[in-house]
Amino acid sequence: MLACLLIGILLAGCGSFWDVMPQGKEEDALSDAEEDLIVVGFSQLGSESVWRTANSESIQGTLTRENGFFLEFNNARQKQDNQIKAIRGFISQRVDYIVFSPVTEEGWETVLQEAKDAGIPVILVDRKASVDESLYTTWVGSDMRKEGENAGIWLEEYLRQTGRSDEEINIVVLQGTIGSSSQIGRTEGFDAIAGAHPNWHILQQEPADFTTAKGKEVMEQFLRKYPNIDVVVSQNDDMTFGVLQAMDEKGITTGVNGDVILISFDAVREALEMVAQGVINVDVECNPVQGEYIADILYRLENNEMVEKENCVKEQIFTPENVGEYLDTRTY
Ligand code: GZL
Repeated sequence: MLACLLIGILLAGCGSFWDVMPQGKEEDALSDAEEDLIVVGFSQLGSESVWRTANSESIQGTLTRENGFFLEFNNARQKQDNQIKAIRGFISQRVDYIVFSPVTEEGWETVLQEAKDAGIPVILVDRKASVDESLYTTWVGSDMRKEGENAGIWLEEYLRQTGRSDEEINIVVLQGTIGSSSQIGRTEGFDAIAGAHPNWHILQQEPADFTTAKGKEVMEQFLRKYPNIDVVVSQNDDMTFGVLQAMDEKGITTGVNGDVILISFDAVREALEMVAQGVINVDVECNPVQGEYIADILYRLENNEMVEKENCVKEQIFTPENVGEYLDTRTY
């Protein structure tokens, strides 16, 4: 059996262990010791950003054999179809739990009903799915609307401190993947604060998919279209890196002593160093280190303990005034 298994894996190229197992033989694949492992199918939405890499590393670094898990990890490369295929694969492999970060909120009812019918609990992580609560056990992630509000509240205070509360303020927004919880929440939160200021003018909100390349492209469009931008809101650091490339090419400065106020989200280390240099005015943290939260929930479910339907991770905002005391402790 070992020989046919090895041949199967070779023939399948880089397919995962489970892809090549003869149908119905999966249960023989784990050794006795492994029999006690909690088998988890994880569908990660992609690897589009530094944040996403840190999120994947946190999950893969926690759901280990040493910690009692057998992790089947799939990267969907930002495509919902790939996530649905992976989830169906987990169902056919009869994993103990399905964990996934939905690339966008819509379109999950059918596959999550299939998981429910198969008796496999589903845990959402990071982003949310717009489905009936009965189709998932719990969600772990960030309060994205609060993140957007925090950005708006910071801007209110910054404009007050710099004597610009009554000025006409022109704002452009680079949004993340349209329809993702992060884009929806951050947009709604910031809009809620901006709506209280008739002198704040959001000139345009444009999706840039959370990537540096698209962020640069969209910022170049904004610079061609709007000669008098006062504030750029960029819904993740990777897009912010693209914004800075576009600004630099035009000789426009940002930050504390710059021409344009720059607000970012995620707070990855590379961006926090720019906050410390005064290039980014504020970075709203979105904590990707969610592995331990997920492991804790899985242990509790294994012990038939209750878990909250929503579990928010701890976060804060970073400015040039406070970032120095945190930089050395950042793990991503
Ligand atoms: C936020 C997460 C977002 C990050 C981006 O919870 O969904 O996706 O802000 C990542 O960096 O691409």
